Amino acid sequence: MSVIDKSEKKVLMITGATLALFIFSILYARGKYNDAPECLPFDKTYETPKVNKLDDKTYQVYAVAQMWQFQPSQIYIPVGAEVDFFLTSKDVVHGFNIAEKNVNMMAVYGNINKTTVKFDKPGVYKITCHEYCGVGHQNMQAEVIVNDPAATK
Ligand SMILES: [Cu+2]
Repeated sequence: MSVIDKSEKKVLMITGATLALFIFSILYARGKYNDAPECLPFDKTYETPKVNKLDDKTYQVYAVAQMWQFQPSQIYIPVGAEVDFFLTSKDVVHGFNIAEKNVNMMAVYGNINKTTVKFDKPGVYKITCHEYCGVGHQNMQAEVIVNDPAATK
């Protein structure tokens, strides 16, 4: 005869199954999304906003957040381009979210955060600040404009 009641056994089974599901989910996500942003040593050159074209499919963007705008505010790239974003802030902490892309970074004064994004589909990808940074926060936006050069010929 068991010392554990039948209903307690059921609760333990459900708890164990839920825990196993959580652990599986964490391990699965860790294997699938390994493109976490990296933090680089600070360098003043990243405080000057610009778009560098390394070749037809590779770009670098030095993105600078400042109350209450992102610079550059419009980034034009061709479809299929891979873009390295180097992000910093000139004042307070700002957020940096690119719609439809798995990008969620913080722009912090004196820090450079980097991530790489590939734009496979043409369109306009909105960049928004998702960290409250003052009265103009809701207007803090930029966009990545991805066009298909073949479609304009
Ligand atoms: Cu903001």
